[in-house]
This record gives sequence, C-alpha cells and structure tokens, in this order.
Amino acid sequence: MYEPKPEHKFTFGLWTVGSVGRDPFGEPVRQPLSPVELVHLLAEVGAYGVNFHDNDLVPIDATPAERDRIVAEFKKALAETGLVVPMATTNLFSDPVFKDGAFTSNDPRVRAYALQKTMRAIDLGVELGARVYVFWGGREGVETDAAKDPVEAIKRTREAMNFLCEYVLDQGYDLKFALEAKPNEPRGDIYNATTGHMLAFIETLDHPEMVGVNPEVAHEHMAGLNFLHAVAQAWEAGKLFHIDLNDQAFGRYDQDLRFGSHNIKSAFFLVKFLEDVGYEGSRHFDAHAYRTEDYEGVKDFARGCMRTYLILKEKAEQWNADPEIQALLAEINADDGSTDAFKGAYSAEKAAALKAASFDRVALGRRGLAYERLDQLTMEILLGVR
Ligand code: GLT
Ligand code: MN
Ligand code: MN
Repeated sequence: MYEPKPEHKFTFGLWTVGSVGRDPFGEPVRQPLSPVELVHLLAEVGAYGVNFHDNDLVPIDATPAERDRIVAEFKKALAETGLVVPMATTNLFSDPVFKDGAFTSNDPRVRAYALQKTMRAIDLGVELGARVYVFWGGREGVETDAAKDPVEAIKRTREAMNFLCEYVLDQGYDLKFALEAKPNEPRGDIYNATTGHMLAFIETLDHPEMVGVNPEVAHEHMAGLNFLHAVAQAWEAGKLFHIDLNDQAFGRYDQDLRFGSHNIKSAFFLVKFLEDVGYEGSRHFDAHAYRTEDYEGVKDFARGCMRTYLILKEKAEQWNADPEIQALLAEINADDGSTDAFKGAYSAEKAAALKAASFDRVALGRRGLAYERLDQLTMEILLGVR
C-alpha cells in the first residue's frame, strides 16, 4: 500500500545510503560500497533516482581513463536498474584545499580551482542526465570574522554563480541551479545561512531565472526556523527547484535523521504542502542511517523515509477530506463581504473610505477561532484514531 513508485520521484544521494557512519568521534562502522553497488541497493528498496557529488562517483585524483571506466560502469548500473540521475552537485568541502571555503576562499587560486572543479562536475552531471545542479557551500564561512570580509564573501559567491550560469548557457545545457543553505557545521558560521538569505541573494544575480533553492529540513531546524514557511516562501517565489528531506531535533548537532522520524507534525504539514501545491520535483532524502546499522539497517532506513512520506501523504488526503476539518476551515476563512470595497489595489478613494469606516474592534477581538479543535483533529488523524 505504501510502496514507492517512480511517479513519487523518491531519490537518494550516493552519500546518503553510502554513508559509512564516520563521525567526529568515531571511525567508519560500515564497509564502503561502490557506486554500482549503491545503485543496486537503491533499486532494491524501490527508489526512483540517485544523485551524487562528483567525487562520490569519481575520486578526486582519478585519471581520465579511470573516470571513463567508472562512468561507463555507473551508466550500465543505471540502465540495468532503470534508476535516473535527476540532480548532481560538487564536493567543495571534503578536500583540505577547501578548508577556508571554495568560492569564498581568500586565496584566488582556490577560487579558480573551485570554478574549474564545478565546471567539470557540471559536465559529468549533465552527461548522466541531471537537470538540477545543487550548490551546498559547506565550507563557505568562518570561525572568526577577523578572517574574511562578509561583504567580500557575498561578492565572491555572486561572481562564481554568474560565471557558472554563463558556462551553462554557453554549453547549451538544460540545467537549473538550486542553492542550499545551512547556518553552521562544518564552519562556525556559513554565509547565506537560511533559505530566506538565499532567496534574497538570487535576485542579485545576472540570471536569477536559472537559480532557485534546495531547502533542507535539518538546516532550517538547526537555525530554529519553521521549515514549511521557508519552503512556502520559495514555492511562492517560483524558486522551489529541489528539496532535501530528513529530520533533525532542534538545538542538536547536524543529525540527518530518517525523514519524519522526529518532528511528525512538521513532516505532515510539509508533505501536505508539497502534495497540495503539486510540487513536481524530486523528493530527495538527504539523510543517513543510524551509526548502529549494518546495510540491512541502511535499507530499513531508506525504505522508512519513503514509507513515512507515503503514509503522511495519505494522512494529508484524509485531512483534506475530513468534513469537520473542512467546516472549521470554512468558518476560519469566512468572509461576510463587508470589506469588499477596501480590497485589492490602492486607490485614493479606497483609502479615504477605509479611513472613514468603523469596525467593532471589541467584538472582533472576542471571537474564538477554534484552532485548538483544528489542531486536535490533526493530531488524532496523525495518531491514527480518527
Ligand atoms: C552534505 C550536506 C548536505 C548537502 C549535500 C550536497 S552534501 O552531506 O550535509 O546537506 O545537501 O552537497
Ligand atoms: Mn544536511
Ligand atoms: Mn542537503
């Protein structure tokens, strides 16, 4: 009943199911699997697609011949399993060369190398079918503001994005960029810390139409923010090009938990939003299994992400069809028409009429809104008793 199907567009990064469970305090707990093995694992659990960083697939020091062999094997695994590659990205954070950032590094040679690496990674992503290209600037930040001028950092990021947009246009690629914000980790503070920052930044680019966002549940939660509101703002602006689904306890380190495993109500309203508005992009799970798991546990993790999404999708349909909820919504949004004359665009006449109108402020303030009842009905649907 909750079986994943291609139309659900469930995708995983190679780095997600491929995580070997290394953390700042501990060594890997799982043997690494090859990209080909990971494609087969994802096919086994029913995923639709697989995404990757350049170096998840091709090691940073591979020769051109090695690259070609790896890419050919990967393409064969995709053909065998039917998996697609909707998104690709660049690793601009693991190698020591990026310890002070890539596009925002103080060293112009590092900035140039980051551009070169990204152009090559874009070529690789496009070769494998990617239509969305993600930028997550994990190292684009500081531990001390003595180190970098934050205005300069924004200018360097803009210069890089403008350069890469022109590169994509020049190549004739059908590719959109999606910028992914994160407030901190691995840097003390990362520039353009939230999806809201990114949305403002995008409008300053030479080709804003090519660039949107890739919001991630955990990253907005790390900033103490309401993820749904970030997603809704991106959607309303026509900028929701991709989404990273996972979970995260507020106030903790970067956890990347299985989707819906921690904040059930937030996950519910998120799924309901994506389904209600008809978001057509990938549902990408950027998370990893607990460090306690072997690869059977990794499959449980991946299946759990998709299954929870589909359960919440069904709950959203139930919520939308619930007569009592709908009656409450109708009451909440009722309009007696008494303010029709003031609605819409400004005119001097409207403003004058509105200034002269009288309102029963006390009565308006006394009205009960029944949100307690509405939320309890929501909880009862989620808890399975309704
Ligand atoms: C990294 C990060 C994610 C980003 C990935 C894309 S890599 O795991 O934690 O949030 O989406 O670069
Ligand atoms: Mn993350
Ligand atoms: Mn992510």
